Amino acid sequence: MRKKKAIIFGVTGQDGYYLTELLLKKNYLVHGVKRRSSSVPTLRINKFLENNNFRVHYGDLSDAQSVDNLIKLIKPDEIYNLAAQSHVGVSFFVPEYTSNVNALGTLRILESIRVNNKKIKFYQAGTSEMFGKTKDKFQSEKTNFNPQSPYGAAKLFAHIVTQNYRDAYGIFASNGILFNHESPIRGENFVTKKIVSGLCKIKLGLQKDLILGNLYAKRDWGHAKDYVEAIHKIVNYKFADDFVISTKKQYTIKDFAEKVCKKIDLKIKWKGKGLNEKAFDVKNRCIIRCNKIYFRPLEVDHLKGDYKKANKLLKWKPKYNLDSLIDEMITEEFKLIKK
Ligand code: NAP
Ligand code: F7E
Repeated sequence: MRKKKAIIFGVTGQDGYYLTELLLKKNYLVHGVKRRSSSVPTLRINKFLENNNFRVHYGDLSDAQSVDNLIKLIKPDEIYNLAAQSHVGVSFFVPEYTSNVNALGTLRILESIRVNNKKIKFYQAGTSEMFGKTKDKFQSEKTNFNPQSPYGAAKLFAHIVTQNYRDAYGIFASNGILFNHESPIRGENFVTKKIVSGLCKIKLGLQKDLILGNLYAKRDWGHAKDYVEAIHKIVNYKFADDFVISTKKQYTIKDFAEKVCKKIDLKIKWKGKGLNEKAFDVKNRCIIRCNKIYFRPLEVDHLKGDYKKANKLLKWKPKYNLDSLIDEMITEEFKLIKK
């Protein structure tokens, strides 16, 4: 039987790694797209480079011709668009670049599909950041969007234009609306990885303190491994559609840090308020403090997703909870530090 061919834009990222692993297990031919970088961009995916079913190509979502050339050359059955400037805070510093890659980049892929082969199935990596400031206790596919950052706004353009190409041209183009998902290979400047890595190093005496921003934002955190399974199910569902993927649970950044402290037996006591809120260890050393540089010009205060539709139609539900996610992140972090 002919192997299915998939292109993954954003293969070098966290989700790119887990999706590659999943598709190779499912016997796909995986074509990953990486952009040029001055350092080694393939650290996460090095282990796949020897696999005959895995190829890597240069390309960039800000370069329409490169996108079109790859789609013409590879002739994929499925395209997964995971590529993005994915940091919300950074999007305030590089708004135009973020919009070019996250919004227009998606349009570039869709246009190439429309012109070359409308039968290619397309997945767009949408985000709970599109909900932004919301009054809904749980956010679902029916919740209004109100993004609060250039990142969220650009992703909303991508979400809507994906729906437009589905409706206008009959392309199988689906949106995931994924809530925060983490893993041991999460980028270093996202809050979960920063907390786990910082506190593990503090525990071993390798770092003095951990400096954070807003401790009171609430997030719905899942594991990337669960979420790429949902992505694959979305693309292989009988119709193109939009799906919320989440855990239905919500915690503050402070809750997350406290859980990590407890698990690695780092006893802390909080003192102070606002920017002066600090956590002290048993020797009264300040090990967690806040700095306004990590606050954003606008904040998304609370996110909690309702994945009922994905559960009903895709038979998907998360296997990990926050505790098992943190346990795995801590175990892998200590291994990494020892290396
Ligand atoms: P990530 O680790 O930051 O990976 C992003 C990927 O996009 C990397 O491979 C990156 O390449 C690539 N990329 C960036 N700019 C590019 C460009 N101009 N052309 C081609 N590739 C480019 O993000 P992730 O956590 O895996 O997330 C995957 C996708 O899901 C992203 O679109 C993100 O916005 C979205 N999303 C993530 C979450 C989450 O919680 N993780 C939730 C909802 C949606 P480099 O390695 O060279 O930087
Ligand atoms: O921030 C607060 C920060 O950067 C989470 C991306 O994958 O998920 C991610 O976006 C919260 C925010 O993730 C620090 O203000 C406090 O309220 O880990 P984050 P994010 O902004 O939610 C969505 C769904 C995506 O789509 C994105 O691609 O934590 N926070 N102190 C901090 N955040 C960071 N980064 N660093 C801090 O020191």
